[in-house]
Amino acid sequence: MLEEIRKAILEGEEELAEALVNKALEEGIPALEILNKACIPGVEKAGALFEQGDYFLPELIAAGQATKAAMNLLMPRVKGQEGEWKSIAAFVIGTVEGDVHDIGKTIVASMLSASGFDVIDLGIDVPTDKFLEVIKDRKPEFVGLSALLTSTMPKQKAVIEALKAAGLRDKLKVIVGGAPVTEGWAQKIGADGYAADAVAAVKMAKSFIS
Ligand code: B1M
Repeated sequence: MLEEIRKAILEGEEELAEALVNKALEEGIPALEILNKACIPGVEKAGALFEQGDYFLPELIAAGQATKAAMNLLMPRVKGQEGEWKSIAAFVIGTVEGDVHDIGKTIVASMLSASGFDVIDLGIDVPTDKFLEVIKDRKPEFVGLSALLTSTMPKQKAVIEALKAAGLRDKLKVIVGGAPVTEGWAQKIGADGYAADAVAAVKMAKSFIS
């Protein structure tokens, strides 16, 4: 079943992916398992084929849309698995300006929310000024900056520099993530941490609190 879902996502079969995910849920397969063992490997394989030149943009878009359709069914259940919601701290998150990738960022936001953080998800292609405006207004303990393109990684640095200029940098922790982002990059731009995935993001944020 998981292999069928992975294949449906890889082939951009949105309706089939939804039907199979519903079936898997009915059969009692945990939502998180479906996400980690079928959906993410499917969309990542699509990326690898795109990189090799075996997939073109429409196929990449279809795989992304099928993943999002599956996630719409899975994320509310992933949250449900984590128990009752209670706010630990406020966490602003978004994909930086120029970047429209939101699958990973949305997973991170959902896992944080499921783990008790009050998540303010600003979405995709978020201008630096928007991050600043919301941070000034909501005074969160954390900001998470997602970047999936090497060309948009510098926007993570731009947000940190803007926080410094506004005198806000010391008032919150900055965690960066996204496929091309590394620990070394996080250190170089002065972030407080780098999270490789959603579980690491939750773990890191909780460690800063304790
Ligand atoms: Co694009 N894309 N894409 N894409 N895309 C990549 C990123 C790419 C690596 C594909 C490739 O060539 N192999 C490549 C980037 C190359 C580079 O710069 N290094 C690429 C490219 C080139 C592009 C375009 C430029 C293509 C074009 O137009 N010619 C274009 C750019 C558009 C733009 O942003 N301006 C583009 C467009 C798209 C789609 C719209 C078609 C679609 C996005 C759909 C959507 O998001 N709604 C898409 C997709 C689907 C991908 C791949 C295949 C999959 C990304 C994904 O969702 N991964 C991707 C290849 C890949 O990464 N393997 C690719 C699954 C997701 C769960 O992982 O996002 O890494 P990820 O998130 C993880 C961690 O990184 C971490 O936790 C998440 C959960 O585990 N994390 C954080 C992420 N954000 C975090 C924030 C945190 C903490 C952790 O803060 C606390």
